[in-house]
Amino acid sequence: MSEELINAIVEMREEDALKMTTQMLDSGAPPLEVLEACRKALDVVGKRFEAGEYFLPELMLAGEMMNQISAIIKPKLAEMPDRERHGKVLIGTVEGDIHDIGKNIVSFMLDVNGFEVQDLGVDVPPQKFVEAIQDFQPQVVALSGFLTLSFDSMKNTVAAIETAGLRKKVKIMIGGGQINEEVKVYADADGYGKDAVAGISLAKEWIGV
Ligand code: B12
Repeated sequence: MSEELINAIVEMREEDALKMTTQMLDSGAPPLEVLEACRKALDVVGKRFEAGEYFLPELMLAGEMMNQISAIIKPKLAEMPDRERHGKVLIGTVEGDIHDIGKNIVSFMLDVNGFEVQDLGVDVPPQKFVEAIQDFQPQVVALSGFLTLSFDSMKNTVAAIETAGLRKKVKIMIGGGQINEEVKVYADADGYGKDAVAGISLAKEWIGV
């Protein structure tokens, strides 16, 4: 079934993809397994885009399908236990980047795992993160980005937090498509998470849950 879902997304068969998602969940497939199938499909779409086989409309349709699939999966994820509030996490997609599907999953998963989350949205300038830290007083800041351009935005955001004298008050994690451990070092962040589950582990570890 996972393979069929992957093919439906890659082949832009929107209706089939939504139907298969519901069928998989109804027959007891773990929500995270369905998300993993979507991630694989979007990887293929991304590669085809890179190779010049797909264009912006396909990229947009894939994003749109993923948003609809997320909406179907979210209620299932919310059934997961652990609703007690552990601490605060501020999250946003960094300046210049409007990818938000991955961020929204991380944000939602943090919420259902017991964190109070403030989501600043996409294309967030460093200063907006600084102001939100002063206001919301989170223990953890989560920066999302899917473009190589975002490496610099992440670095600038961490630097702005440092300049504002807030660096020691927060732990900063980064994640998203092109992000890896090297970017963590480059941006001077405290942690990198390859997916939402890794992000939650970091937040739990840092807050001491
Ligand atoms: C869908 C998509 C779009 C959609 C986005 C819709 C939306 N609302 O987000 C649209 C069409 C808008 C788009 C636009 C563009 N895109 Co685009 N897009 C993609 C695509 C296919 C999927 C991304 C995605 O959402 N994946 C789904 C999520 C769920 O995947 P995931 O990575 O597994 O998510 C997990 C982790 O990332 C992690 N995570 C995410 N954030 C965080 C944060 C923290 C703190 C932690 C711990 C973890 C974490 O947790 C998530 C959940 O488990 C990727 C290809 C790819 N495979 O990445 C290209 C891709 C990212 N896009 C790309 C490009 C080039 C663009 C454009 C520049 C195209 C253009 N010419 O205009 C624009 C950029 C616009 C901008 N300024 O941002 C390139 C980037 C290349 C690069 N090296 O920079 C990619 C890689 C495609 C490619 N192979 O060429 N795109």
